[in-house]
Amino acid sequence: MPVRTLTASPGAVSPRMSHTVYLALGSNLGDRQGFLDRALAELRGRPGVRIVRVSRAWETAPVGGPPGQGPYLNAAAQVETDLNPRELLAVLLETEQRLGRIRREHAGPRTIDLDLLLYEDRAIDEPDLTVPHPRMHERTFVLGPLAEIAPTAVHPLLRRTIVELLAALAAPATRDDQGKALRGKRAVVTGSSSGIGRAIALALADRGADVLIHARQSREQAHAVRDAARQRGVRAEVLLADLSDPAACTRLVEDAWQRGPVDIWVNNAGADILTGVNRERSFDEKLRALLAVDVTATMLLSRDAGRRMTAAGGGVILTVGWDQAETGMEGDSGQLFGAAKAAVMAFTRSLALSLAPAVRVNCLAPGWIRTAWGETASARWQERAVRETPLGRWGTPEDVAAVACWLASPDAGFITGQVVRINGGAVR
Ligand code: PH2
Ligand code: MG
Ligand code: MG
Repeated sequence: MPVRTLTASPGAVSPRMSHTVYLALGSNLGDRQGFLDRALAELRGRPGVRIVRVSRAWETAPVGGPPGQGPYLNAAAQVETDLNPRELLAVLLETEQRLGRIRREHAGPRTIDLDLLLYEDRAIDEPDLTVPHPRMHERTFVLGPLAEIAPTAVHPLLRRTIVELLAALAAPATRDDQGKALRGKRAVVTGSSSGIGRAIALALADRGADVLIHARQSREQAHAVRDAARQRGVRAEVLLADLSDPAACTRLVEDAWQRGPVDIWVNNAGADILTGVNRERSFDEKLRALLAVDVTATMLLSRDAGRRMTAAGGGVILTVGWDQAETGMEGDSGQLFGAAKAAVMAFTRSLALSLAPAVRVNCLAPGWIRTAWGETASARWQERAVRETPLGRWGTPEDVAAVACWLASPDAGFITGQVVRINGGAVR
């Protein structure tokens, strides 16, 4: 197998080597996917150009340029070529022209944009050709797709890998002028009409996030949480869905995204097996309810949300486990919650691996938290909760919510796949 091709060039016959090059592709006019496909087909047809890998197409919001532009589809491609940078640039410009690119205004909408990002580890700075691309390290729409196909490629001037540059872009926790770290983010919290979910939704709103309040059927309570969120100056809406029904899970994600892209998805909803009539149900009924809502719905919702977040370039997913799933607790509730929540905790770790690096996935594992059940539990339980908690008190829904907000924020930008115990120090 020849690794070099001999090509005639004026005056001499010089061996031409294959060079590794990365390109960015973008389109925000007409049949965007069609233009990306056609550009790649054109390049494949060029002698001396071999396309080795192509990222998925990312839908991205336009950065800069005139107002009113539609979203882009962006992709990155690895090319092996024996063309020199200038020859390759000429091929890119010609391909843009063939695909009907008209240059009217700077950063205006275009059928196709083909940019040379990296050419081996060369640094070129000429009036019409700058390599590496001078703005690539500032752009998620370039680094996101590129990180899929070349995570460990090194930017020759910045001496950072593509994944490192992408992580640096995921903004250190900047706060707006009122100290709100989640301003402009959109969050969904399942099961947020009461308890821990309510506290999480309101804490996210306190930090500036718009919130979608989900409940199964408690419309009035959900509206009260929505109104409390709105009083914090954010947008808030209510969505009702019975998450024991997989079709309703699908609809909930669809309904949430219909209103705009979601940045933070909190799977807080769980079947109630402890209070009211639910307490009297059989072990078998309780088990089915927990598996349907705590386990299956968490998995279906997270996978669907994770796919959409990945396509949009990032996001955060949280699940809710239980600290005693790891140590065990006697009785029916210990067996039931232990099995269901251990499943959620295990799922969280695997989903985090599946969705890295775009989406972070972590699990909140509460210990003794005083929610509806804790409020009315017998003196024996009150005494036990405090005795088993080294910090000497029940945890509150707000204790859990504060950790949820931290995990959702860029302050936790290097945290994924973790189960965070919020249990006042209980080790048992
Ligand atoms: N290209 C630009 C300007 N803005 N925004 C997105 N999302 N994607 C692009 O490819 C893009 C842009 C100039 O080349
Ligand atoms: Mg460009
Ligand atoms: Mg360009």
